[in-house]
Amino acid sequence: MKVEQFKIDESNHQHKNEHQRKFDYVAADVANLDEVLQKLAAFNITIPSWALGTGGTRFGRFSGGGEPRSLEEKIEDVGVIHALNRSSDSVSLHIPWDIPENAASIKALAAQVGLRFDAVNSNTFQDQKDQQLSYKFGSLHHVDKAVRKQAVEHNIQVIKYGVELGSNALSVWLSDGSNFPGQLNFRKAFQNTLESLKEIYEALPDDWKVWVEYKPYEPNFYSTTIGDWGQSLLLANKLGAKASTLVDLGHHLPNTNIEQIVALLLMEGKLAGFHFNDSKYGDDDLTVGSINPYQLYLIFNELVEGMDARGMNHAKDLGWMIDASHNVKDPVEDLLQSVEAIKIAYAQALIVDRAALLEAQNNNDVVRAQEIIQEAYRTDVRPLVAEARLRQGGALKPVEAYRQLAVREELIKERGSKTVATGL
Ligand code: RM4
Ligand code: MN
Ligand code: MN
Repeated sequence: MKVEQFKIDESNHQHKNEHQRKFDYVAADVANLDEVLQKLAAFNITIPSWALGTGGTRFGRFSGGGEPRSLEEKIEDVGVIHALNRSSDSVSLHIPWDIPENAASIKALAAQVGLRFDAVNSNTFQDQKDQQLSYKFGSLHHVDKAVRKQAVEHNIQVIKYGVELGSNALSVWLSDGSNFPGQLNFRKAFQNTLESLKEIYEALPDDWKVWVEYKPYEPNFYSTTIGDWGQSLLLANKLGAKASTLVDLGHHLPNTNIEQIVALLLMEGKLAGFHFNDSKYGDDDLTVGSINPYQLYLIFNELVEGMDARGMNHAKDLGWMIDASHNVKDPVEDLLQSVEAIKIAYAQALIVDRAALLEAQNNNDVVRAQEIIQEAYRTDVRPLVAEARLRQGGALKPVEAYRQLAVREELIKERGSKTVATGL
């Protein structure tokens, strides 16, 4: 299913006057308006191939109908998202959930709807049907060299798929860890992981990167071998310039100051990018911005400041990806909401009065600093985000347009109501 431009234009027509009024109101106070709009237009967020179906928990899975049955159909769905929001121009594949059997034709299909391929993700947290050795007790950290070798080879295979697709980063998340005290020798587990990652690193093409993700617990509940940003950074530093740390917003213990982590990783040139989602308790994989939009904004505030300090290109120099799971929502609607939340936080960060903030910080003027930070956060920047989208041919109100155009109903007609997508 393809969303046609004239239908988006029709939908925009209904909201035109209301949008103009709101846009003019906020735009009047934005000093660097053109720059903000340009940056917003250039800013895209990658859609994960594993989040286009209804996710489940270990207690059950409730399919919403019309789920993509193949990689081709997943690309079609991302095409719909991108047509509506003009901000999701790439897909991240999880292998072997999504194996590009014929890379050339998958690439061509993606290009038809304006998409390219971002980082590829390996999976050594599950056993596959025809797999020789089990990952029950870990993969890259395993006590048995043969298991480590199998996991290394899988990662190298994933790089090969990525090369065919034009991707240039491998994202590694390990569930390796232990469930009980005494189960694992922490030092050896870390060293095994490092040794395995080195072998993967050696297989990276010149222009490739490896992104090392961390997570404090789950599925292991006592220890995770790459459990926090310190452990990931240690590995990334030992590996070399092509390795850096990936921050998944759901992979922190409650109340962690993620924005501070981000600021320091960025300072070290070791921030790979993000897996965006939101979380109340743990790795909840909820819609971005649904629980704690203020934290998201504070993260973007550090990102904009830190990227500008290093002269980085906001849109291109870090990996911006969603990693979410939708148990009760239509995945496409959830992803549209997530991208919107990210762009709102980014827009807010773009309008922070940086010079005034610096001055307040240098004068230890705590009250003024807070005023400046919250001034931007409390500005309704949604019309700026919508205007940037409109100029790119997107919908003023993507979720509303998606519903008006009855996309899901159409997908259910095409695919049936009992389809199950691969993924979480
Ligand atoms: C993990 C982690 C990984 C993701 C898997 C599905 O918790 O976030 O990035 O690939 O889930
Ligand atoms: Mn993740
Ligand atoms: Mn996760």
